[in-house]
Amino acid sequence: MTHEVVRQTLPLLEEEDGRDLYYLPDLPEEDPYAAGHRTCAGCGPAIQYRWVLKAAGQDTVVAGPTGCMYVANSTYLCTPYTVPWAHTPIASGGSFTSGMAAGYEAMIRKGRYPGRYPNILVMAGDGSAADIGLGSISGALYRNHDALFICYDNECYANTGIQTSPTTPYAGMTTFTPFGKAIPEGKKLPPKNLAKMMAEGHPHCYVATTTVGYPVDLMNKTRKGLNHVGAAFLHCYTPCQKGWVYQTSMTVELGRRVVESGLFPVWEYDPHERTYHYFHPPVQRPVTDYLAMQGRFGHMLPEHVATTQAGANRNWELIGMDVPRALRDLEDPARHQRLHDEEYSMPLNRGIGA
Ligand SMILES: Cc1ncc(C[n+]2csc(CCOP(=O)(O)OP(=O)(O)O)c2C)c(N)n1
Ligand code: SF4
Ligand SMILES: [Mg+2]
Repeated sequence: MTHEVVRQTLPLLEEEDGRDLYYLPDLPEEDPYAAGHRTCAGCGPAIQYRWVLKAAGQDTVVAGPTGCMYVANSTYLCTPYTVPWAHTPIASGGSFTSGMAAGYEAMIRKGRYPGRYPNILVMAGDGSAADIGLGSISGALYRNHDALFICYDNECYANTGIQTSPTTPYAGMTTFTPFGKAIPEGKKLPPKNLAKMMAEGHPHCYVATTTVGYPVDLMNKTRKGLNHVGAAFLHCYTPCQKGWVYQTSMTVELGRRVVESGLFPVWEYDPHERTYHYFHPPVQRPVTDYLAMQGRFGHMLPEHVATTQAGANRNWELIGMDVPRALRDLEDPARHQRLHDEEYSMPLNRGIGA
């Protein structure tokens, strides 16, 4: 006899004021990612983990490929999870999670697992999701396993010493992209557009981007991804204070400024309508409002800042927003000459206010 697979539907949180920094809806009291882990103070991925698991609730199983959020969270016989959690090799987040999804489906159908279909999710770093494990996640999305695949993006291979990854931004300094006479900008390449690649390449999947600057948006997109029957992908911007060099209290602020400066568009792709819905932030800032908070950009010269502003302006156009004259003018390196003349405008290894 075949048993029915009963799926959960998680309610969405009120979002009318959801993008107000001080708005906190009634959240579940339970914390499937409990206190007591060992990530750095202000760690963006840890904030994301907590909110995602609060949104998912207790009837959840989680996988985590190798990265900071595996290494810093688990020692022998000790993890902060109050839900079942498994570590996977860095390349296998997609295949492992596919296996969990297929396994639960089969066990429930055969009557060998009595419960509802659990929320199944994996949270992989950018090194895993955008690079070493990209193939296995793409395969899982393509085969449409019913699970949520999340990339927590701290724009570097953090755990092994802040090396460059495909999502490290242009001019972002890492230990593999130091700046010097030969390459003054540090990183020469623009970041891989991971989420667009996932949406365009797997148009039957729910795909969205978000940041730790928008907690309600992050939690609702988690729930939408889990409610979607089939595969879903969420790309979440999560600052790494150790690798990016900023004041630890600024993690959430960075999650807002990156959007307000046009460097990380927040959107949602609806697989039924096959359309993108872009968030239009109420504030548009020059990129320097974002760059100047982080030591990893402290070496940038006027021409590098101008190149970054030109990229942000292209993003504004892409999401259907006008580029104000003031931001267009900042594509001219001469407008940033002050940064060059005033040595301390973008101080190396210091965050805002330091
Ligand atoms: C196949 C393989 N290559 C390299 C490593 C070494 N390694 C362990 S953690 C890590 C960094 C992963 O970066 P990311 O996925 O971005 O996670 P983060 O550390 O930034 O949280 C690397 C390269 C590994 N474990 N397996
Ligand atoms: S190095 Fe970065 S990602 Fe890793 S625990 Fe520290 S802040 Fe978090
Ligand atoms: Mg990373």
